[in-house]
This record gives sequence, C-alpha cells and structure tokens, in this order.
Amino acid sequence: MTYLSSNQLKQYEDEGFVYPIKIFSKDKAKEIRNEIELIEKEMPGELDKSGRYNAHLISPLLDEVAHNPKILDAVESLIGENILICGTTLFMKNPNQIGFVSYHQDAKYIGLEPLNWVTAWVAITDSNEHNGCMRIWSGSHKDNLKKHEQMFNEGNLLTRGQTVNNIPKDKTTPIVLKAGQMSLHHPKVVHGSDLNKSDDRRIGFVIQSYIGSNVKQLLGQNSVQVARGKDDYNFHEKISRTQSLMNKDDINLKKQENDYLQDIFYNGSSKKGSY
Ligand SMILES: O=C(O)CCC(=O)C(=O)O
Repeated sequence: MTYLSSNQLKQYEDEGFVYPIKIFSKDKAKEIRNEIELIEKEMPGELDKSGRYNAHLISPLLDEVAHNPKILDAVESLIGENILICGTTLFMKNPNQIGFVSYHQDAKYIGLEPLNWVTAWVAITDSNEHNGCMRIWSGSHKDNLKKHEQMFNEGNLLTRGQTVNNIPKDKTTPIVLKAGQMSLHHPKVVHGSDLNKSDDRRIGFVIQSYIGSNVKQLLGQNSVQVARGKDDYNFHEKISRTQSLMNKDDINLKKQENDYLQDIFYNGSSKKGSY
C-alpha cells in the first residue's frame, strides 16, 4: 500500500502538488521508452500532435502504468476510492527541437467538474531543469482560475497555446524526477515547462486525468476506464483496455477518443466562454 503520508497530503494541500513518488524501476522505465519508440518506428506519426493523447490505448506497457496500483493508492488518497482514467498524454521533448509548455491551469480548459480529479506526471526518462522538467507555481491552486491567452507560439506543446502571463518564476518549483518517479498536481495549480537543452529526449507519460466517478465532462464527451472501485454515476462511456501492442481495433478507438478531445479543446472554450 502506498497511500500518501500526512506530510505528502500537506504538501499537496499547501503547494498544489506532491513529488517525488517512486512507482517503478529505471529498467522498467527503459522498457516503456522502448515500447514508445517501437510504436514511433512502426507507425510514424501515430504519436505526433494529437496522436500523443491516449497512447495507453495502443501500448500495453502504458496501459499497465495507467492502472499501476501504487499510483492508484496515491490518487485514492486525494480523490477517493472510485477512480476513473479519463485520458492520458505523452509529453515528449526531443533534443534540438523547440518544445515547451506555456504556463496554464488544467481546470481552465479540460471541462471536468467538480474538481475531484488529479493529474499524474510519470517520468519515463529523468526530468530535470536542463531537459525542461515541469515547473509549478506553488500555492497557485488556492486562487481563482486566471485569465489565459491563446498564444500559438512555435513549439508550444499545448494544443491552443493556453497561457497565463506574468508568472513569478522565482515562485515556481522545478519538479525534478528520476525515471520511474511521479508527481501529482492539482487541477488549478499553474504549471508549464521550458526547453529541453540536453542531448536526449525528455518523456513524461501523464494521466490527465484520474477523476472521481462523480466528475462530469461539461465541454464534450470523454470515455473512461474504471481503474479502481466502482462507477455509480455512469456519466461517461466505458472503453476497454488495450488488447495487444498496436492492435488495429485499439488504434481506431484511440482515434475516436482523440477526435472527442479535439472537440473539447477547439470548441469547448466557446461553450464555456473560458477565454
Ligand atoms: O510535461 C510538461 O512539460 C508539462 C505537462 C503538463 O502541462 C501537464 O501534465 O499538465
């Protein structure tokens, strides 16, 4: 059992994130990286742009991470025992490429309410200041949602370049993780990341997000997998877990899910008037 300790719960409450939490070994992380890179080799483009969403639907090792009991124990400490997986994202930054994430709050554009949900950022490679680890503005989850501008800057890994301006950089914490460790962050905490200045890739597999079964999608449609407990609310369509690596039916399912997501990201804001 790896439920969060009282110190970890306090860190989450005070700062809006908790880390580092060890989930699996460095060797396991390498195995996962190899599977991601095999998909990239066999299916060029499959994990690019919007293809980076929901890779757990075609990768058995990423599926295993999303359902990892250690992660679920920690998540249960924050959102309760009925846990749904409502999507995942691969945040990959290659060396010698412009790639950053503008500062934003997930709750601003994801459409999941109430905010009984949490995002898990799992390091598949080491993640540090040199290769552009995530940085989080400590305590910012206690404020209201902030104004975001849409800035379509080259290299921004966010679909619509959602940006909170004037971030006090000195109040941000670099979330330094070893491969196999994770952080958990609050829906309202402001976070982003800088360029990868190293000569290797930086890969984060992000379960975005784990939601309590009482959480609705207000901007469109999400499908979910029940990761733990039960779903008495039935707000979302259920989808099955991957059958095998790069299985044809799973690839189609991933595409369907990513089409739903595009609708949330591109049309959702007008429904809610978020920007
Ligand atoms: O991987 C990154 O650099 C940022 C990730 C992020 O924005 C998120 O996990 O919500």
